[in-house]
Amino acid sequence: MQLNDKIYIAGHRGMVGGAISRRLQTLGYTNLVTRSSAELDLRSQAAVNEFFATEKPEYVFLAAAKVGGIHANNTYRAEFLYDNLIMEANIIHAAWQNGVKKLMFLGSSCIYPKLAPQPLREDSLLTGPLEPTNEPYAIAKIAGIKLCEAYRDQYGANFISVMPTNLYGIGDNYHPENSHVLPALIRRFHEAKESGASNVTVWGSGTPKREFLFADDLAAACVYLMLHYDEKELVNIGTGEDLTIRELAETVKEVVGFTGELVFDSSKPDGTPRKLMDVSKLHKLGWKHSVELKEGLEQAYADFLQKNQMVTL
Ligand code: GFB
Repeated sequence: MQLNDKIYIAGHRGMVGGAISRRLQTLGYTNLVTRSSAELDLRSQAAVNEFFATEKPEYVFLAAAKVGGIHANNTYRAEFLYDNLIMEANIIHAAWQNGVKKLMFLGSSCIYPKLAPQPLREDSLLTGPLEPTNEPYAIAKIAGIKLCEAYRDQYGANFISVMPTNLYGIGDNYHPENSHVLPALIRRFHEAKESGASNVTVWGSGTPKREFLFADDLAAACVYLMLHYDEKELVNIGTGEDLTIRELAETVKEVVGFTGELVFDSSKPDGTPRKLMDVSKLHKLGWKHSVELKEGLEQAYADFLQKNQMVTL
């Protein structure tokens, strides 16, 4: 991938696509192609075909997806399955038809079976039942992996798949119900601090364990693998370290500066008990994360404050 090659970042307005765009620009890539969802509806096959035929990108980062936390996944099940399936099918097919040199598909750690051995190895895929709360999203992401593999097998396309762990960072979604846990807690602790509330509610039991990767680290890994990895097999992208939701909540509480109590709401789902990535393949390929959770949380909280034009007291 040369600095003037034409690179399409699908989903550049999202947290992940935005981080990939920033990373490419920092490295000196000058020919980036982007479209907002208002300009190009990726669910429309005709629109996607026309876009690829006109723009003829040489490289594609497929970071466009309908995403959300456990509640959104469990509630908007049809949208998570349909939108994600159709977007990835349209893009992958058009990329092949238009001779894209290389495409990277971004999946998710929820593609692995709910009770797969931890840490999750790449070869655990399709070895057992999925976590029910996000099965539609996981099935769509598994279909994306299989599309990349099939276009490689049948047509020799250089389409690769990477599986990020749970992500957070600049430009995250802070919706109170539909977001992931980390941005949800940033918002809730911040609002509790501002209002002087005595406690903050955390969903579930607090015992599930999760791994968190800063989106700019993910973007660095994606660009690295785009440059250095050409194989069919997936690659996990994570830190290889996890913590309980209770520990996460304590850390967010400290970063935000809330001094009250935590209350756990057991009527909310826990989801999968643990989702730690085996990152030994990624490390062998020569990449390791650089932003630790505390530092990333401080950056995310600063971003939250800026976006909401709030000032800390
Ligand atoms: O981040 P989260 O929604 O994603 O939830 P998953 C992680 C854990 O945090 C669950 C707990 O055990 C939640 O019950 N949690 C505590 C909260 N408080 C909150 C809160 O205020 N909001 C949220 N959202 N959770 C998603 C999948 O699963 O992860 C997606 O549904 C995707 O498909 C994504 O894979 C990365 O890790 O459970």
